[in-house]
Amino acid sequence: MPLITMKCDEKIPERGKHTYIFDPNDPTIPACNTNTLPGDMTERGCPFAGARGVVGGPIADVIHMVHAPVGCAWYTWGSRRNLSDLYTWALPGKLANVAFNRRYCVCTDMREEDVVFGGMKKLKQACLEALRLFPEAKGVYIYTTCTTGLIGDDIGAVAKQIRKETGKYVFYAEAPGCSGISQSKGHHVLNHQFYKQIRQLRKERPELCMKEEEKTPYDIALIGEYNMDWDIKTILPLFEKIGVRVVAVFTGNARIEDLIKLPDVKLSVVHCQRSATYIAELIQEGYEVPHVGVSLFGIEQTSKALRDVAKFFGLEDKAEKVIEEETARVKKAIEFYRSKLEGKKVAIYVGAPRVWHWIKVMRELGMEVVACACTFAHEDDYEKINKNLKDIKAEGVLVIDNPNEFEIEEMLEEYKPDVFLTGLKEKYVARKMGVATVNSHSYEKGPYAGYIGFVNFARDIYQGVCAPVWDLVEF
Ligand code: CFM
Repeated sequence: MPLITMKCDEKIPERGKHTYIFDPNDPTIPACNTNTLPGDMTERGCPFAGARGVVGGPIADVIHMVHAPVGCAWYTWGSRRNLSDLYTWALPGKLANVAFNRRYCVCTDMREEDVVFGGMKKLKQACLEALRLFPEAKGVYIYTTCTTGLIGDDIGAVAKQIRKETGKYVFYAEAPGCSGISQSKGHHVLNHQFYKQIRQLRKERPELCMKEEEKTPYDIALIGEYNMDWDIKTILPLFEKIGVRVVAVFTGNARIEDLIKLPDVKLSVVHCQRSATYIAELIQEGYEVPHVGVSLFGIEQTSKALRDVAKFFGLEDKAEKVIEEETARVKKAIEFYRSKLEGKKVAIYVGAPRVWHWIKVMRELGMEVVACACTFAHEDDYEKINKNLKDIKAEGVLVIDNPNEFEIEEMLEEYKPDVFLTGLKEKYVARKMGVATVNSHSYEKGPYAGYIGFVNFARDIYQGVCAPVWDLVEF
């Protein structure tokens, strides 16, 4: 039976349903996407974090208004490196090359009396004030939180008023922290509400849709790509080189008016298939735009992504040429890192998709995957993890759903990885135990996507694993 209970979980045996040893002949799907048990110190975020921090936050030219007590807003500030610039819309000489959406943290600062008497007036006032202070912003994106969700402020009504008074775009996502079990719920809610809102907007103002003469037969949208540490700088040129045009990225370094055109493309290419397949599916249903899922990490997967997209458009020859050129460019560097990393053990802990995105990438570096963990994976993520582990002929890999710190510690002790691909919170536990870490969410020195990004990724893993410091310290 591949399900196991870790030693540290003796007192919470239910955790045994969330933990398994991968067996290619018995590919288990653990209990997942369920409530965290009371007493289990989860590392999960909340739906608000999923909506504001992950999917909405990267949109560069709107003010992200957090309708909440100030603490909820503070924790959205600069924590995720979804980079952006302003070159397309900055006022001359002002704010140029400033990541506006990351530089400012905007909040309604809800107080006790606002909770008692309602926060709608305050929200409206805050939005109008923010738009007055930043006239170059195209609009506001409002997010509710536990506090404002629970008191039942009618955000839609306020949005309508602001739209009417200012003529600016007003979007909103109602994903209060208490509305779901992890950030994954916030991804879902924002996708659905955003889709509904752009659909309405496109009906009311057809001039915002792409005009026929602006379209090309090779237009795509990149969905679920958030421009971590400038990933899009390595990705977009690849698509351009194979002859397709990326009209919009949902939502890395995005401009709101480009996102309104999402349904005008020929194909949606979905990178993060946890946080954004929802909108790709809605666009497919509503506008008959098909979608394809891709992985843009590592040579093999990036090449497959380019092949899949090229096939849709009949651009196979061009894609093969690009793949050949790009592979040749990075081959020497990857061979060097592979020679240093061959046989080293790696544990991967990220939200969900990157765990399965990276299993094959580690094999490309000759590394052995010994453990995987996901914060908020759903069943389909575990299906992909099992498939990829099977493809690389892995066995005996420990897989943990929604791990707590004790489980991570036990995993590090028992499985002894040489490097742990993990986030800011857990890196200290690992380093204290003498295990190198690489920031798997925001990267060390990215970008990590695409061919050139893979060289950076390999370099950072190499610099972690082979740092001379490990020889000097005794554990
Ligand atoms: Fe998608 Fe992401 Fe991820 Fe994610 Fe995230 Fe992220 Fe992630 Mo951190 S959108 S699900 S909620 S690929 S912030 S860029 S790295 S946990 S695996």
